[in-house]
Amino acid sequence: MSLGSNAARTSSSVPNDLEAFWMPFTPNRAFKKRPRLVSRAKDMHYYTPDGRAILDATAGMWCTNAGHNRDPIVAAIKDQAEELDYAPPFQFAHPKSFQLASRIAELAPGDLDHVFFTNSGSEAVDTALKMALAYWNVNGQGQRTRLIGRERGYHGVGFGGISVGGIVGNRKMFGTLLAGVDHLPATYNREHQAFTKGDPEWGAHLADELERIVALHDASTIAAVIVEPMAGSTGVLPPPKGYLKRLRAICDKYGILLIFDEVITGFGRLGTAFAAERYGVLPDMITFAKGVTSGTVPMGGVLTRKHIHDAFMKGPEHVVEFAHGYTYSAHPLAVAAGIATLDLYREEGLFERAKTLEPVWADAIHSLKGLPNVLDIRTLGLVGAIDLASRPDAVGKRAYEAMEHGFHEHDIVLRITGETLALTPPLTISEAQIGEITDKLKAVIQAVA
Ligand code: PXG
Repeated sequence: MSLGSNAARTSSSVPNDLEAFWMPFTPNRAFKKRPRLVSRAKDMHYYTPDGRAILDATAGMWCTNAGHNRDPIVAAIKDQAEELDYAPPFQFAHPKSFQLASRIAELAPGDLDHVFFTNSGSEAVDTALKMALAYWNVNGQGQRTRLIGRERGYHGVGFGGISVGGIVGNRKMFGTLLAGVDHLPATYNREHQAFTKGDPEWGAHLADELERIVALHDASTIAAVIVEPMAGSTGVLPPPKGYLKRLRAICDKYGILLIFDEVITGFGRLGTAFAAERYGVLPDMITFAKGVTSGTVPMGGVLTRKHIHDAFMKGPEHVVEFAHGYTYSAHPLAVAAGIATLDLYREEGLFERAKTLEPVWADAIHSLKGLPNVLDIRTLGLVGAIDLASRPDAVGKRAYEAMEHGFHEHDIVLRITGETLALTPPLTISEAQIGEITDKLKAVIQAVA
């Protein structure tokens, strides 16, 4: 980088050199040939630098659950920036961190009463995995080190997260990863589940695979099982009816900790504060991120049950109980954004709104059945997925074209994973806008036929 004068660097709303920014999870060369830029947002829409309004069918990336640039959240962030820019979270703290932790614990079911703050979902996952290992250590069962994830699971991109995760593309370039990790099978099977609204009937028996893993390694070596209640990133895979309860029962039988990764399902996405509530299953820990601040300021965290937290609270009182944390754990801006976001969710009843809209949403998205190349449609809460047939010898290309075409020609933001279009709008969406998304999808799917 040259050290040219600052004066020479003019600021512009449209960058004229896209080279320096190495974009995450993006085909950089294709993007930079034909960028998709958004420079402003309000409620359900993004705006391009040249002023086109683009309907956001993906709540940013599963995070802006309250809609974009909501006034009370923006005001809370501004006020906080003026009042306190930063406070050290190790050995010191600011009062609002405790307030937000209490508010999150209040929303969580059962005795999920303690919150450890991180800055992202990936950090939340690695924190939860370390907490599980440390929990067994402080409980005199340090031989419980094995971690169990699931095929087609996504748990962020830390070494822990990709190790328990089940996405080959995210794992294969990074060596041997964590040792001592096993995977349950994925719960999706098109033959048995195609075009299901909500939870599929088939597949609860796949939880019994945990019995096989226990039989192989012995329960005394297994620390924890981590799953997304609904797998999000690999294409929206709702849990088969009874599956999560069965997993909980097997974990209970062998004293194995159960972690729900609710980075996507937390904060109303499935019509309840957490999926744990929707499914009536109490995990030992919940990881969250995204919706906690409605995407405005990075924040994540781990909710733990009382027995996990309390197990650490022993020994000399001047000694750190859990040697873990981040410079920006409970950052004041994130905390302020979090409190304002939870206020807004409550005032506007947004979790209930998602529940009320679920059948309307499901009918709308499932109405796309029968369009060219549509192999399956799944819906759950305010989430939807459409699987498209691949073009010969070009897996993922049809969905990629749909995303490009959607943005440039039909003013809609879609997320893609493999050959799946994933939909996850802000919870503030109106019925008319659900209709609009459906119409745009129809046009896009026809355009890439
Ligand atoms: N766990 C789950 C279940 C997630 O969905 C993470 C952990 C990691 O969070 P961070 O904040 O470190 O990114 C996630 C993130 C998509 C998509 O379109 C999903 C995520 C992120 C980006 C895109 O499916 N999930």
